[in-house]
Amino acid sequence: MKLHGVSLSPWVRRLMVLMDEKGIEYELVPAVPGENASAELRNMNPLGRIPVLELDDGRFLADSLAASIYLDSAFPGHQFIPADNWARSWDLWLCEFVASAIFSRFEGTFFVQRVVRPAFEKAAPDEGKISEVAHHIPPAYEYLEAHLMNTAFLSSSDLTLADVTAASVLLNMRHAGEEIDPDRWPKLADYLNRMHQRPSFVASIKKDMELIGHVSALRPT
Ligand SMILES: N[C@@H](CCC(=O)N[C@@H](CS)C(=O)NCC(=O)O)C(=O)O
Repeated sequence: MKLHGVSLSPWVRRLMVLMDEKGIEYELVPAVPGENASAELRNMNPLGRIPVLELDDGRFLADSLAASIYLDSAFPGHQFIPADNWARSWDLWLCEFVASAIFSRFEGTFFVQRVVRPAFEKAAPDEGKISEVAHHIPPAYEYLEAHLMNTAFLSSSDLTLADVTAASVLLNMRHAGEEIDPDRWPKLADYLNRMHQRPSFVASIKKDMELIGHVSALRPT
């Protein structure tokens, strides 16, 4: 299988980590999304977004949630999407929460300003744009903190797709120099450290460092 995209995208990383955790072999094929998307990427995904998962038989899945659902049921190993009806639905809600309340509301801005601009555009971050979105952080982190009060993972005592998703998106906040404040959100800070120390995340962080090591606030331990 081929995974089109770059590890810095939290949605590409979600699939990299999932495949690593399940022991699925794949080839990462670099692809730039957005306005500069190639005709090849647009042929696979008319939205010009990454990731695109290309199956060995030539079919494409151009969305990380769709691809996660496919991979989880097509391959053996740990099941990331719970079989129980309520647990599965709740896990998908947490994934949606991370996408809407974190990725869309503030992570994208932090990452573009603090990482993409200095690393790839040789431009200084516009901290004004960061100030405009920073107020979205506390309610999002408080919601996740509340769900970690009695469990090791977000939606249950076991690792699920919601954990891979949250840790993928929040890794980009670390890359942007924003650590979770352990005095305000102790469970979330501890949880993220645990998630990012998993071999699957360590491998993904190593790839990120090859691209942005010179600007990132995170150094692999
Ligand atoms: N729902 C999609 C989101 C993918 C996404 O937004 N990818 C970003 C990179 S992190 C992208 O390609 N952005 C370019 C654009 O929207 O034009 C998924 O989960 O795969």
